[in-house]
Amino acid sequence: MNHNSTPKAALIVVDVQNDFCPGGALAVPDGDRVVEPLNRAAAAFAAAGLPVVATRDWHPPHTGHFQPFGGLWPVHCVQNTPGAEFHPGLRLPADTILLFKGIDEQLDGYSAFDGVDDAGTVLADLVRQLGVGHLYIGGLATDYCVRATVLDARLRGLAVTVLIDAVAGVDLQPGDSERALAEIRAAGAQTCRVEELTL
Ligand code: VGL
Ligand code: ZN
Repeated sequence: MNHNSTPKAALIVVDVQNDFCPGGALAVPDGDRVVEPLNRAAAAFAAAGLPVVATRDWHPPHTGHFQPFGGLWPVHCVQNTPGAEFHPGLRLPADTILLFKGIDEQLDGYSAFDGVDDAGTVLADLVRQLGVGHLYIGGLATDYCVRATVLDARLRGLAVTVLIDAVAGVDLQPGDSERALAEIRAAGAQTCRVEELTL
């Protein structure tokens, strides 16, 4: 627990994976433009001694999340396939905490709070163990996993800042990302650009 008024920060890098980038199975338009600002953010957090968490959408081959099995999405980010790997340009600190999400065959698992690390620990427990009270969030996709992660964090009473130049959306319906950002702001999250970060 911090005893000053500024809660300890952590960076959450959401789903910067090949399948969400151009050429991938569920490509977010210009998804790869988040890579460079997230590299700068991750370096800044590491330099400040602050934790970095990176999530991967990590689906079993058969899940109700996929169109062939009644879901919304084309098959993407199947466990241990190239599409599920991080974008090759993403540079994460060596001690980045890796979370796997979307593993459950019955659930979409959009939120990072539905993810687990390789020991099965959930993000809420990691945040508590690290004494973190403020999440800075970027990655893919604004209107699904970023949105769900931000709203869960706010429900849990965490301060949230979305790195606005380091998110990109699917926009299945035009305007989905703008609507998601409006919800994110209405939930009390702030936004800033990576270059404006003060840690
Ligand atoms: C996501 C759609 C399906 C995301 C994951 O990472 O935002 N979107 N699965
Ligand atoms: Zn998915």
